[in-house]
Amino acid sequence: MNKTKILVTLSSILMLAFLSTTLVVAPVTVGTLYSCPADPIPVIDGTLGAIEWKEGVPLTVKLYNLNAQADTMEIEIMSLYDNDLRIYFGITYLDDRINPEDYLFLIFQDAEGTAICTPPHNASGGFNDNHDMKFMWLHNNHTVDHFTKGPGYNWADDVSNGGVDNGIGKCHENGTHITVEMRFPLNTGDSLGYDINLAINDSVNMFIGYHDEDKHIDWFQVRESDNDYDLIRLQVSCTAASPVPVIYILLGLMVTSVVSFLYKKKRK
Ligand SMILES: [Ca+2]
Ligand SMILES: [Ca+2]
Ligand SMILES: [Ca+2]
Ligand SMILES: [Ca+2]
Repeated sequence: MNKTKILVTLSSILMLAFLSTTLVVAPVTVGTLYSCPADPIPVIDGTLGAIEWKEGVPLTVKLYNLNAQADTMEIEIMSLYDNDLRIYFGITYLDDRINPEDYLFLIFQDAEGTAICTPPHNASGGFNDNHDMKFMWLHNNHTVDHFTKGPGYNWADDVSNGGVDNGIGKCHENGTHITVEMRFPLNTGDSLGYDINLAINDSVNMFIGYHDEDKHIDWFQVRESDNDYDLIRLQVSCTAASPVPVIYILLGLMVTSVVSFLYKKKRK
């Protein structure tokens, strides 16, 4: 076997090993939500104004019916932060009616990195305890600062557990879709409420859920038939601050070396 064949074979083997590793890793991060500096600062009234949200970078996130994975819906989420170190979320999704029992929530993974969801990843599963949960009741424009607490897909509110309700949120419904606007401090120091503790350039895993009482559906990032769940990564900066993962550098170098080897060979 000549050098070219050896190099190409080695690259293929490493690539296959890399792909098989990524396929079995759970949960799956399906996108990065970049939070950019707000200019101007959004007014929390439930409507996502074109000027106040012009710095937002929309991320489309797929949610799955907790009882039937083939049934999906998409939401669009944006984030901003301001000089007072408060973070904003702007969310849009299709729903023609706000039922008094409709609710939406964002969960942020705790610092220890415990998995957000426990198997089985379906309606019989649940959340692990003590992940910060920012919860929005849609019918009365009211956010409640929570944290996850079992059993099942359950939660407890910060205030009843010695913590502080640290956020505000409003929503707006126009007959076809709903928009939600929420704001929270990046770091409240509220350890009893298990609040996020973030600074600029930090990142944290997020999980999104929406309950539509009109259709009796829980739209979560749980993928029932895959027995897995999705996450998104919140990055508190406009671009990725983390270095390129080593595996990509290695693969990039290998591709470069094969190409240059072949190029040199051809020139001989
Ligand atoms: Ca607004
Ligand atoms: Ca609804
Ligand atoms: Ca709190
Ligand atoms: Ca909390």
